[in-house]
Amino acid sequence: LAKSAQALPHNRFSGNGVIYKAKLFGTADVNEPKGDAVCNMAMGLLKSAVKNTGEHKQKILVKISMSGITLLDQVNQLKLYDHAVNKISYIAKDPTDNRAFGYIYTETKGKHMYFGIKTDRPAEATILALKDMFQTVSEQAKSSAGLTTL
Ligand code: I3P
Repeated sequence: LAKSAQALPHNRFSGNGVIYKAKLFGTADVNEPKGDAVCNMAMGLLKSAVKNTGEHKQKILVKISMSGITLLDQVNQLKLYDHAVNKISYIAKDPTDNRAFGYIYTETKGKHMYFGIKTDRPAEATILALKDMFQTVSEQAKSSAGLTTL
């Protein structure tokens, strides 16, 4: 088979993917690429910073697609961040808040940034979609690696 004939199967993360309404607590530099403790600590800091300033959190859209996570401004739809799947090093639910979760983006070795997010609905739905997307990406990578050896 010619490579061009190996169309990848369509799934819910193809193209625009799935989109969740949310708000951004903020971002924080962290020292580790992984771990619940580091995420919980960063989330706590972001939440108190939001509380202290008293400002509204930015309303965003969390777009989950085969290329990763894209955060957009909800009002003007402008892209704020584009995070490739292979650079998202950890995802953690906020154990103290049903509607909050965060993830760590590892840009290069040693540079890690935490993104704290408050979802419109229970965060579980967004977290499950992320896990599903990671699994789909990994399965497609495996199956195309298999095809190239044919
Ligand atoms: C919250 C308050 C916050 C708002 C938050 C509300 O209500 O209106 O200002 O966050 O939205 O829950 P309450 O005062 O009754 O606790 P933003 O200003 O950042 O939008 P949220 O639940 O989406 O965080």
